[in-house]
Amino acid sequence: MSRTALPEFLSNAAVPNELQSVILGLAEVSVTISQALAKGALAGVLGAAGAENVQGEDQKKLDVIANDLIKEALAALPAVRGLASEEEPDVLACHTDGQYLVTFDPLDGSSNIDINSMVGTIFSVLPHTGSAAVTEQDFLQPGRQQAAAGYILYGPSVMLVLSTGNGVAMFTLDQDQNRYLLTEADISIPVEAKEFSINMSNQRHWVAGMQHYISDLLLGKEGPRGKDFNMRWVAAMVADVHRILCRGGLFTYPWDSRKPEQAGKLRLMYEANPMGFLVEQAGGEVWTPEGKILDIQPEHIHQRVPVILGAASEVKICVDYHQR
Ligand code: AFP
Repeated sequence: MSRTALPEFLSNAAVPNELQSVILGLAEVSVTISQALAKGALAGVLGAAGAENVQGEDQKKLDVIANDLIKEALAALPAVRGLASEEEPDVLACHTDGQYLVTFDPLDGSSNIDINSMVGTIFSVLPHTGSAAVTEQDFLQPGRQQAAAGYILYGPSVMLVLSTGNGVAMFTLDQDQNRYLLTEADISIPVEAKEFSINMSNQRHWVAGMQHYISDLLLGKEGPRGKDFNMRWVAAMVADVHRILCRGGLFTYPWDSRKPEQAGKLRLMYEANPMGFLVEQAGGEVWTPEGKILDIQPEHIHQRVPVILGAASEVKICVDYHQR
């Protein structure tokens, strides 16, 4: 069976050439990252890097390797005006006539690296609309302005999942030829959910609305929801959202009282906005308890946000529990 390769898909979809170059640059560097992940302990790349990132989290060696590889690859592309990485304190200015700003989480779910479980690279591409010299201010655009967003999931197979604002497509890496081939087009998330995804160990720290919502899900058929729900938690947003794009459900990482000064654990510009763009493009909903995530005006690049996303009807029910 002949399958459409990523470059051909982008041309057929009339994606502007400069945007194509950014997406193809990310696709290419992801192959190198996937090879480092596959070698694992044999290449000496597992374990801690011995440093903390700007988020105050311990970095893994592969966080640093993936960050450096992506930075180098993107900074070489004339279309890239500037970069912001979850692992770096400041934005990086690139080409003065580049049209796009790229934000990325080089290796989401990095606590999974040392247990040989799924991780991924998440990216968001924004148009550059600001001043000649790139500043953090230029990146502070609501997620709805994204020109493209996606992720590369390093799992049993390596997959690139992408939206340029015209639906969601999934590509699988052909490891013999190092090229991504289209394997699913027009992804659609079922409106109703049968599965939810949350780190239950934090239950006692959630707000009352989330406590009540999850308690009712756990009551199953015998409770007010009148049906049983299954639960899954991979501890890598990229893998949990991939499951939702593949077979539906609800994912949430709520605000909790352990760090009341932080709005949530997940980062707006590196995780919530790009994943939110994909989920909305697949017909799902993406909210905080107060409103739609893609409408949030960011205040700084490392901002955090509570996230409720997935099946449209279930997300609305969850938000409703918070607003009662
Ligand atoms: P990293 O970006 O530090 O790898 O964190 C991953 C993550 O932000 C997100 O991908 C997961 O959903 C979440 O953390 C898992 O958090 P818990 O360890 O609290 O379950």
